[in-house]
Amino acid sequence: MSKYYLAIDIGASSGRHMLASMVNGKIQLEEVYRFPNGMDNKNGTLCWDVERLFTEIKNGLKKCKEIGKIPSYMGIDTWGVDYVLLDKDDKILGETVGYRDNRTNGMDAKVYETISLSALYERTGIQKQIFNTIYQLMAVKESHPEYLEQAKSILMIPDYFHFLLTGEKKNEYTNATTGQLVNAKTNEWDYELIDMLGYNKEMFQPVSMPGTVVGEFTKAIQEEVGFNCTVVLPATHDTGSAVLAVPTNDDNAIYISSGTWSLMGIERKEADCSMKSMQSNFTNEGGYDHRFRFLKNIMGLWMIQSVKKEFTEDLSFAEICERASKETISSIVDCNDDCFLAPKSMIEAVKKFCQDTEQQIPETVGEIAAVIYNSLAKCYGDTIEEIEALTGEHYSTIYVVGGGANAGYLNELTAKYTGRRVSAGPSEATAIGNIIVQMLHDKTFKSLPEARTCIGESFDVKIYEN
Ligand code: ADP
Ligand code: LRH
Repeated sequence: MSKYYLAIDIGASSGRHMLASMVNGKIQLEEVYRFPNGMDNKNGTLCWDVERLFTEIKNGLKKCKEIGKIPSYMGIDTWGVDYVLLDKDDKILGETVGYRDNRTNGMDAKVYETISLSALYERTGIQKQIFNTIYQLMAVKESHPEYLEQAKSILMIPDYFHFLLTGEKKNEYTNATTGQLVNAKTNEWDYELIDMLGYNKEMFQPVSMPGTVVGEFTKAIQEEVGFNCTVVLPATHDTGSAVLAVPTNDDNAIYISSGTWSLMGIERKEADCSMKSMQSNFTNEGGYDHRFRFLKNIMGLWMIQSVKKEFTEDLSFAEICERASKETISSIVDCNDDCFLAPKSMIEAVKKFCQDTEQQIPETVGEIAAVIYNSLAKCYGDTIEEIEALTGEHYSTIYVVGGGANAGYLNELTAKYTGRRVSAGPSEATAIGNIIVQMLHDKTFKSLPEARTCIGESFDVKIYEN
């Protein structure tokens, strides 16, 4: 009988339950459940509906039971930086505010009253993003100091779901690092920094590495979903899981984890907390086995997701790609401009950028999408040059993984703007990376290189020559 491993991968745009098993030496992956995700505007604040997400998590578990494929192990990964604060009764304090909410405006200055940006980078290696947990907690300290006083635990979103399933609280390492509060040398919460900022130290628990067992389902969950399962920590930061599934063992590989965000970079054994890296806006996110992801956050397909919602025609992503590929418009926007983070209208934001920079203003669906795809690819081209300048290496192939690997037109543009070969796939890399850690825990693989070789043999990739 097959042994099943379940990854619940919740991205900012959708969540899915992916079941995996080994068949003839290859990983076989099956999607059993999918549900939409996104931030809701709750009286002017952008929030995650964690209650609904947890119901969806349980719905997908029930689906596994229904189809008779009970996982032995499971783990959850989500986007980074967001968290809940729990009181003494384990109830969430306040709303679960999402990272695109503007409550962090001005919170960087507040943090820098205590510690400079460069000192922060030296300690954490994490790129400044106004939405990092460090700035979000400052917003709480400013507007609801009582929440910080009452909080008994801080759990990142996947940690919270693991807690609801098992009753066990763990602070998983990879997601913790995204918040800019973990020390890049000790790989532990930077308690000195936390203290300096006046955040309640008691709510943080020692970080746990991917591969750690969280626990078994509580009795109540077992009764509700109809089975028991061992929860193992994957790299709970989705990007951490996605990069584990880059299908190569070449140490000189450059990847783009392409989804709501495009995360472009390389894997390294040590964090580079130099001022040069800071000035180029590169981050060092913690990974499995303390492999660091030296990468840049690029606004990514969020821009396409947003315009898709505004188009009057109901088009699929494939159709939008197709329309864009027929256009010749050459306008380019700076994808990393803050104006694209959470605009009221993405279409208007793109048009305004083109107008302000005296370029052709896109009007049709195809033109708007073409400007976005071309701008992303141009940004990938600039980023690869920056990485090469910083590392002195040359990278010949770009490995695109994640949902964006399905965007053929964008892959063609990436090859064109970077002048490199593009390998696209697997598109479910995040779920695969999540599962790989469960399988490593279960000794299905002896090492990550062995697992990556198996990923390469199990999933198709498409090659785009420049
Ligand atoms: P996240 O995990 O951040 O929610 P995904 O990795 O699921 O994101 O990627 C979703 C994105 O992938 C979509 O926003 C879309 O732009 C792109 N995408 C998925 N399928 C296709 C397709 N067939 N053609 C073009 N783009 C696609
Ligand atoms: C991608 C991602 C990214 C973070 C952002 C908040 O889903 O996790 O790595 O920077 O969301």
